[in-house]
Amino acid sequence: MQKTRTACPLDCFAHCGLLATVENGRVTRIEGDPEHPVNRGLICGKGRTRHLQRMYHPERITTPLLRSGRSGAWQAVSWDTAYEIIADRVTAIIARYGPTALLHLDNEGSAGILKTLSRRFFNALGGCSRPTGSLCWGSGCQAQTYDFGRRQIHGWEDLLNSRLIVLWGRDPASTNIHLMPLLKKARERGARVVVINPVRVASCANADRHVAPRPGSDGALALAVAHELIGNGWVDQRFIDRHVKGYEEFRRLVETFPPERAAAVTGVPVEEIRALAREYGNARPACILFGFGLQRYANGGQTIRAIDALAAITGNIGVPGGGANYGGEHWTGLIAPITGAELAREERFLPWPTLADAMLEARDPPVRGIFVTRCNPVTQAPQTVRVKEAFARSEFTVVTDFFLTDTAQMADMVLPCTSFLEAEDVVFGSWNHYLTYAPPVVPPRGECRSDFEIFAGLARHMGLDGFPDLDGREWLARALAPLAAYGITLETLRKGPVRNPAAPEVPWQDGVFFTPSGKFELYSERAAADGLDPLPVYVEPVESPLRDAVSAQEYPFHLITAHHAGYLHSQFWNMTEEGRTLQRVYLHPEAAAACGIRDGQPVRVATRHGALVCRAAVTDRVRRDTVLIYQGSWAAYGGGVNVLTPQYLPDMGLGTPFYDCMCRLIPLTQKAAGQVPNPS
Ligand SMILES: Nc1nc2c(c(=O)[nH]1)N[C@H]1C(S)=C(S)[C@@H](COP(=O)(O)OP(=O)(O)OC[C@H]3O[C@@H](n4cnc5c(=O)[nH]c(N)nc54)[C@H](O)[C@@H]3O)O[C@H]1N2
Ligand SMILES: Nc1nc2c(c(=O)[nH]1)N[C@H]1C(S)=C(S)[C@@H](COP(=O)(O)OP(=O)(O)OC[C@H]3O[C@@H](n4cnc5c(=O)[nH]c(N)nc54)[C@H](O)[C@@H]3O)O[C@H]1N2
Ligand SMILES: [Mo]
Repeated sequence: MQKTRTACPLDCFAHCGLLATVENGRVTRIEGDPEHPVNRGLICGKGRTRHLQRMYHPERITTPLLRSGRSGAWQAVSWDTAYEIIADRVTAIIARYGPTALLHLDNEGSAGILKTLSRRFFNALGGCSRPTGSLCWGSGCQAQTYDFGRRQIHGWEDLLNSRLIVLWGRDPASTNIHLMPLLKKARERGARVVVINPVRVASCANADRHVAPRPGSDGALALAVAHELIGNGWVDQRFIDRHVKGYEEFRRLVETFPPERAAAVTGVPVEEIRALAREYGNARPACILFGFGLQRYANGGQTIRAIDALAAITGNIGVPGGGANYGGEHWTGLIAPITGAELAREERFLPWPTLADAMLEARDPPVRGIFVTRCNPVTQAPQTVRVKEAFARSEFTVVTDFFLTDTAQMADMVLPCTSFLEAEDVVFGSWNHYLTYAPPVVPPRGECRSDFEIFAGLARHMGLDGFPDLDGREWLARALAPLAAYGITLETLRKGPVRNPAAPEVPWQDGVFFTPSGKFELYSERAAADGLDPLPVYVEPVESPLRDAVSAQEYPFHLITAHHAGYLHSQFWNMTEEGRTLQRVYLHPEAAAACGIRDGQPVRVATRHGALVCRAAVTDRVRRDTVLIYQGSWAAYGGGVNVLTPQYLPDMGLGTPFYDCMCRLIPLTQKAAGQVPNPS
């Protein structure tokens, strides 16, 4: 029995250290690596059981599969045949329409430096169409770029220096469990924890205060808090004078936002807003941990800017225990891109938030071929039905994955990828400062190949000059080359995780920001140049009862489709009983009574964009005007929450406003529920 040290590649940014036990050539157990500085032995259920279940799952694809005609059956083919067919089709499409007729959709389904080499294949072909923006965090990233010039986060341990920790739209108990021991420890040392979330989420069990604003209204809440901070003199004038640009303009903006106004917008009582301001303004230092939930609205970027402003005016920037932590970009410049961007002669970008429409509307050339790696856009991008329409128009679609996902069902060819336990890679994330090596722990099952091997093999087959024939180690050495200056190489990494040598534990201590003024910018001329208000003004989301009272009668509930503790987006739902049945829609008892809905009853959830049958789960954890359905379940099993969500462009950063969505609830009888199948 042998234990191998490795790292989880899942996209929750923790990239926990793991120990994999191998017996007779099979991984039999995964546990947390007690020596890994991020998780210190603690891992979630996905890490402990789901990876292994998936790796050895009977439905896992273990050979390339080809389908003749859209409704034809899948047929196993050899890699040589697969490469032959792909090369022919790709060459024909490029000859006829040019390289941008090919669309390559790649996301972070599993992290890994080598996995990015699929992109190199398309660059070496001459370029392609690819998505821009983000399904995830784009609006907030752009917001922080306007404010700070770039994104930096505090080291996690620094939470222990905080007197007040604000979990603003983040639920670490569900999505980031490694923060929980630190939060608990910080509380033991006397820090207070505030949760700001329309849902009484699991993290509230370890919090001292819960504020539940109406979805999409946090910008208004933040401006009113600023109003109180300034009005009561709970600001750091010295920090403002030296390091903040636009304080006067900001002060005039927040004068128009007294708590009374914000109370009407957010539904948070005036007294609670005042109490929140008093608490934040008088606890030094105070730290804000952003989630990405509150920026999944069309006004999401300005929301993050308004909240950043609170940290700036109170001087909670550049101090231990402070910060406005969103997500870091500390590895930029330390890990060399190996994707070969310089090879592309032509490129076209389709925005993630409106991917379906952009694919359907693409002309000169239209999208003729699609390659999907490390993502499941039919399930995860907004407006599933439109996404499928767009896929249906492709002449040739190749999906690389473990299972016949909703997206793979739209493909002509499916290629089997390896699990992180079957291939070598190095992983790192944006939420902590560590880089961890993941060796191949066991040989791949069946014919599975890593994304790197798949695309390197294809490049070899097609004789692409831009994709030199290097092995994985050589590619990793190229990527890690800038770290050699710090004495870090693959050999170092193989001994254990390495902390980012350039990331400070406490960013901005020198008071130098990467903005045009060198200061923190409450007033951003860059934002103005991009056609935005230079100040973090509050604008209602697109779908809001305050914007359109008439529609609000038809669609009275905000629909939040947040992340489930037990799954990672669409991954693993197909492996559980719960995942294969009707999804729950969580609604408040008063909402249930008003709609005539009983707990457990089938309910049709309808938005302007689509409808989905769910099962009612009545709970007072949600606001009266808000319902919650977890994202990620598969259309193939009657799930697929993104049939309901809109394709809106957000204010900035091309994030995806999934939660900017109102719905209505129609009770169904058991029989009727059976007769109205969900779109699949
Ligand atoms: N178990 C698990 N962990 C994950 C993931 C997963 O799928 N499963 N996904 C990973 C990824 S890619 C991401 S991006 C992160 C996301 O991590 P989080 O940001 O923690 O999670 P989300 O579910 O996106 O949204 C966070 C919270 O925002 C709240 N929220 C929604 N609307 C509003 C609003 O208007 N205002 C406020 N204040 N709060 C609001 C939701 O109720 C939810 O609790 O999690 C990562 N970790
Ligand atoms: N309604 C709603 N929709 C959302 C969100 C929401 O909050 N609400 N959240 C959004 C967010 S934050 C994000 S980040 C996106 C995530 O969107 P996606 O990245 O599309 O999400 P996943 O379900 O993780 O899909 C990853 C796919 O890659 C496969 N995969 C895993 N490892 C590998 C590998 O090594 N190679 C290959 N080729 N495939 C692999 C998995 O099996 C899975 O099918 O979803 C977004 N969608
Ligand atoms: Mo995400």
